[in-house]
Amino acid sequence: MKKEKRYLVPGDYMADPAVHVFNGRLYIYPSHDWESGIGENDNGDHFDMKDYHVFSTDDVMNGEIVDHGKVLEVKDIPWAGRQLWDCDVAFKDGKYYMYFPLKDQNDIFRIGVAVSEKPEGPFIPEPDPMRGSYSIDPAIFKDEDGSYYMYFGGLWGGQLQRYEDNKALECAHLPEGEELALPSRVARLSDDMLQFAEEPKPIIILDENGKRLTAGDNERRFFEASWVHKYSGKYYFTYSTGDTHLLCYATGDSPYGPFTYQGVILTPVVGWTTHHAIAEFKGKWYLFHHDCVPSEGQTWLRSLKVCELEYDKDGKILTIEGTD
Ligand code: FUB
Repeated sequence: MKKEKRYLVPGDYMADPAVHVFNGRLYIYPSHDWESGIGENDNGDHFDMKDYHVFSTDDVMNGEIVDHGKVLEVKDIPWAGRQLWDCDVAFKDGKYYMYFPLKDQNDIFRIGVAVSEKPEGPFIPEPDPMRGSYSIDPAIFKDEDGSYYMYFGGLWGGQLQRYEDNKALECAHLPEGEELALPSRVARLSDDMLQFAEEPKPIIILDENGKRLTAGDNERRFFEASWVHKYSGKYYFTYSTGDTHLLCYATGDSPYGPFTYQGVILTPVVGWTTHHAIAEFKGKWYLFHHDCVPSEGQTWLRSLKVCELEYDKDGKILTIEGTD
């Protein structure tokens, strides 16, 4: 279905939104694209982001979008190598925790934490990455019992194929065809929000017959951009299929899954990557995502967009057109 869409930051290139409501205001935590001059490749080396900005608003479709400026920079992170990709933020006990993927000095993605007393930052990075962290795209979900979970992982440049059972493999293995698809991961966070409280577990996505999705099922299998929200008592695990450019969702009864594949949220947008967040604000649900329309034909730089998201009476998400 076609939806009215709004570009949120027309004056700059922002991607990979994470979105939360803090103190009655909506905060957006995107990655910050810029023209790095690095040639495009399948590892995403051209996504050489160096800082984050935070944005906020009290009216998603029509209100002012306030840019709170630079809140964290690669140069201030003690363990930094390169590439600040998709981040997320959670609030607990008076503090805001920003989780960010960044390559260390050995070019391995780890997940770092930076802390602030305000949702708009600035965020002060911890001296080391989270113990046992790997890959990209951390997304935090707070459950109604007060537990916080991190979902993470991404294929290809996101390095997930280099790990099995949370251990680095000697040789990366990207499954194919009838092999089981590589799963996103989930781990509950420690009470101090700075570490995993447990070994990350795989997120299993089942088809309509209860069978695990295979690697060759690339119109439905997970690739990157995990995001979880709860609607009508169900957990919605939402994600990008990467090389088939779809935003999809699967539902389940526990934050750990298993989740059953349900369908497409957003058809392909202009640009290779697609990445999103879903949030409820003032009684309406919204899909935040990015596309490359404003930079089409010149660069791969991505721009932030939003539109309303609707469910039918059975909790099915109504598919939105990516290119209208
Ligand atoms: O922005 C860099 C990467 O592109 C993100 O981590 C992925 O989800 C994709 O959007």
